[in-house]
Amino acid sequence: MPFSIGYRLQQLIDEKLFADIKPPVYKNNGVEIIDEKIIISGEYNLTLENKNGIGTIAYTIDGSDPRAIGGAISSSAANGGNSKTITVKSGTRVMARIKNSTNWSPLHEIVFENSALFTDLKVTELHYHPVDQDTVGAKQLEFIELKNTGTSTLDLSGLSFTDGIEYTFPAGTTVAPKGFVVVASNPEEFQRLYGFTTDFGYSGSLSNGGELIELETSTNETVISFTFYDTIPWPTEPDGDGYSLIAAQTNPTGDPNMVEYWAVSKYLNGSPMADDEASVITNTPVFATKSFNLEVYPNPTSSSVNIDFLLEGDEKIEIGLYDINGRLLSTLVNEFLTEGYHNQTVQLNNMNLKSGIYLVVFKSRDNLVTKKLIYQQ
Ligand SMILES: [Ca+2]
Ligand SMILES: [Ca+2]
Repeated sequence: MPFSIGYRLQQLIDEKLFADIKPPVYKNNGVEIIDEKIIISGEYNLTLENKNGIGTIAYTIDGSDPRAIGGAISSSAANGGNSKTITVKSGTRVMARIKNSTNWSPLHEIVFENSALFTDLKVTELHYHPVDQDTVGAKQLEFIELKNTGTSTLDLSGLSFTDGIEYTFPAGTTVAPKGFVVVASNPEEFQRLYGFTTDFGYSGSLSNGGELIELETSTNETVISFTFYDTIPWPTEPDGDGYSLIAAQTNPTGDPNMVEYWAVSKYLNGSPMADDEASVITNTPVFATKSFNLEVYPNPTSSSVNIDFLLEGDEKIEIGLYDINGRLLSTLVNEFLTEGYHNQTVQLNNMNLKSGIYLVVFKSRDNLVTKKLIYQQ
């Protein structure tokens, strides 16, 4: 709630903790930077400026606070005077404050990451909710699969899963071009089920309800970061039916945060260490094969919405209104429709919707099309 944060900040200012000193401003070639993360290739010039007219800049590049506990200058901090330009590389985190006698400004933090880092390393399979096998619980049978989609060997040494599950690849871990690496929740049970081994076993488990998964370098640069879900418009079969979530393309290029990146494995228990036959080899996402000329308008809307679509044959069609978290709010259409053009008008203003973003999800037997709809009360 902005009000309470603002109130708390005002309290801190009143207490003179921040003493109204503004943190250093960051610039690159004279242009102010407001982002907290900058993707760079090679070296980058960062200028730190003190705009207060009082005090001096204290900064670090090792990820520690320039203000030591108790209020002294940290031993790892450098003096930036009133203005200082430093050269940074990817992996660097700059933290800076202004110090004016015993008073400090709030912290200003920025991190630099490398755009070219592991761009060919892709997540290609996620078995987050397997089925139980005899006495072995589903949590023992999870795995995540990564693929080197590039043309040169990748060295994964020191890369870590830091969110969702926890695992650091040991020194000497490499993956050949078009090769795979699988990290399992329990390598012994993995071997028993699939008949071959993985050396990599993670701590924690993949949430059955979806969660953020992050793979980072040892300097905390993001390699892969995505959130998966177990509810429509995401495929629901991977949530306990025994079929894993797989990349829709054999060498995916898209964003794993998007549902279009994903499909359902052709195989019960998935396809660890292998391409999946349900993946398509072209660069065309599976869900984009047919659009049905789906139109949702007016958009934004405050009352009713028209949903138009064209069927090339007789088909059973399901259209649902979902919230942004994938929860079904209302089934708008669920019937067998004949070939041709269809128009549905749906009244939204008696559904108790709050203003916000919703999803209109159109499903036929083989396709799924999603449109965002903005509702304004
Ligand atoms: Ca799980
Ligand atoms: Ca696979």
